[in-house]
Amino acid sequence: MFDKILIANRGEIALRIQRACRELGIKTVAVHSEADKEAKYVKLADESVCIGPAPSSQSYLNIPAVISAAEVTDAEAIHPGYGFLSENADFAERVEQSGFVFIGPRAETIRLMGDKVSAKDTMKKAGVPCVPGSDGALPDDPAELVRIAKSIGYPVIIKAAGGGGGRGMRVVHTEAALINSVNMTKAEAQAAFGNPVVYMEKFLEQPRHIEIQVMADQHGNAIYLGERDCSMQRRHQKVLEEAPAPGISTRLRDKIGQRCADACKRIKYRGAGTFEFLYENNEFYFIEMNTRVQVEHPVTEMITGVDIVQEQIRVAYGEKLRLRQKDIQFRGHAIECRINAEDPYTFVPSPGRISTFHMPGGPGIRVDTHAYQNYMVPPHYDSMIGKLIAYGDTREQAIARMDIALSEMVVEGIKTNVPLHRDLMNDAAFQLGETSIHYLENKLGIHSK
Ligand code: MV4
Repeated sequence: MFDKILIANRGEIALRIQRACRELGIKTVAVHSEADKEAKYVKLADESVCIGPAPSSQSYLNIPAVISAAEVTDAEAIHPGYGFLSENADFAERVEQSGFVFIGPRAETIRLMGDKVSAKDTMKKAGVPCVPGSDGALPDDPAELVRIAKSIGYPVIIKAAGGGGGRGMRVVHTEAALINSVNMTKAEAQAAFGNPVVYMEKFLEQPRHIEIQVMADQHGNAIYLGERDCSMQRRHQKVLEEAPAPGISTRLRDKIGQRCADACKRIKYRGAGTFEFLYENNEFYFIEMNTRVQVEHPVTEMITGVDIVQEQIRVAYGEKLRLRQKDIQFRGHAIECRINAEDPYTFVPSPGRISTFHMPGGPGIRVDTHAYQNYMVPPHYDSMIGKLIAYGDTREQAIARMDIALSEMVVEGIKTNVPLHRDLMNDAAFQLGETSIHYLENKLGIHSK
């Protein structure tokens, strides 16, 4: 196994990766910005290197600084976590060219999935069901565009190949608005991503966002670890996630899961990955693939018993997956609430010093956080300060345990979104399950958009 891994991230995921390393007997190197020098994961790491000032552009996104830190500490591999450099193909390439192992897929795979047109094309060919739409990039000819939209049927959505995660999209309801919308989206895509390529899909009005977790090794083995429902979101920021997704049958899970695992084998995928789908009228439609470990991976860990971060490290080292599909059992239900330093209803960030900090516990409760009493939440990064995960035999038990855990949680000195989560645990529609991606924004009111 690796002797030493550098963790190119901060916050709760830096701590999560460190714990996986420790259990595998691997030494850890933390890299951090000047703003994070007092952080818990920096103090707990075997070694640490300051890689730059507070702004992430000069520290956590600074590729030469991260690679130099790996060189001076003699680390063998780099775990990128999520966000920051985790889906940067150039970073993955430079990590490997410098003689380190990138804990994630090959740079080529990251590049393929980073372009949403090539990602969709690849998955379509691999037998993964996709949203009906244009056959790749849209042409320039207006008459052709009109014909494509007509054959898909309005409403359609124009998406940028360089976008993803909700950036660079436009819904078109009528033929009269089509050409202008395509041109506007192209111009925005060029400005935002340096790539004017756009594609077209049928616009699904009330879908859920359900994603499939996969894991593949470098010996041609791939498995699926079930799905997560991530529909509870506001402005493309997930608020809570759960596994399994309410109302998905074992049969449908196995069918879509196997398609994803087979696609991984076909593209020689390596490591952990997530297939993002829109789900409507009992059908899954692939939209994007994420090539990193995700924030919400713990709900999958809770219902499968698989340590996803440890498996990432093992397969990156070259080990074979120790689990076959038949060994994976889905048991119980897990919900994750993202705990953010923000106003619970305006979502305005609330950085500052945490004066009081008490975390809940008890059966089925997991807390993934780097925060503690007196911790200063820096204003420079994402506002997530931790994740509260509740597991139960049933969804009802997971919700009840989550509500109790939220009631025990005390975070003072900053605002948090704990009141919003308590509201959601007691929301009749959430309790029924199967709420769409629009539910939360509608509940909060049109003013929050
Ligand atoms: C869509 C869609 C409806 N129809 N595609 C937004 C994020 C990006 N990953 C894809 N997104 C969407 N694509 C079609 N054909 C609606 C969304 C969408 C959405 C998707 C997932 C989670 C939250 C969302 C919020 C608004 C819109």
